[in-house]
Amino acid sequence: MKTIGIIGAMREEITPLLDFFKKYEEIKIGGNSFYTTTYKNYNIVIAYSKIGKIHAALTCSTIALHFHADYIIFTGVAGGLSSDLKVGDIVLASSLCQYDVDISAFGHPLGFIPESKLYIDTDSNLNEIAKKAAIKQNIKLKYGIIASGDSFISSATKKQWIIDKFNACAVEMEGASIAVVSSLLNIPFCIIRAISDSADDNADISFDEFLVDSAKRSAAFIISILDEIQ
Ligand code: 4EZ
Repeated sequence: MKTIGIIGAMREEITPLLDFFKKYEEIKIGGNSFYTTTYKNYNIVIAYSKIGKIHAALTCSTIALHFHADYIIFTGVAGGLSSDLKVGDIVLASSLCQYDVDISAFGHPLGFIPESKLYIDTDSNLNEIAKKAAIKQNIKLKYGIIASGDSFISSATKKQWIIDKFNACAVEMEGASIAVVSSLLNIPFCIIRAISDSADDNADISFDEFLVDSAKRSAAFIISILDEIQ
């Protein structure tokens, strides 16, 4: 049986999935709880990493190497950068970058690490499945670059800087970790995020108001992807 790993950053981002599956076992590794269950003909492993790129890298590595995930899917919320994104909209990442990597002192482009890539592509097969699921559910998916970094973006100036430098449509704090770890370990992955705020001066208020609802939207979409993978 194949294994699908599903990762969120915050407990709120995976709670709707645990509520959906109802029965699961808990295994604790490295400060994370991994919830295992089965769905249709798949083993499912669900975990939240805690916020930020380092935590997400550990959780993703554990799901890959300990649980031997065949696919990895991230679910959660994000700040919208594109003007056509509003709260509740769903973004499917085409690729991920780290906006907070800067070794430009040595002539490298912002976000670039030698022997790695500025933008890491998500898996085209999983993305096609997500796009099919969206059409069936009549959901308008935004497909574009997601930028990750270890800050909650709540300033119009910083927001514009990320748009200008990285051409990203959404910002969050974990996606690039999933991209780096999964791609290096050759595990197909995709990143789904529902918008909770617009990464502007009101982002904190908006995030607090819409975290739970947007997390539910993202999780519901993950279930429809699982149904489409069959
Ligand atoms: C990080 N996540 C936010 C964690 C916020 C508060 C205690 C998603 C996110 C985000 N990240 C939603 N909106 C964002 C924004 N404007 N900037 C960065 O993945 C924790």
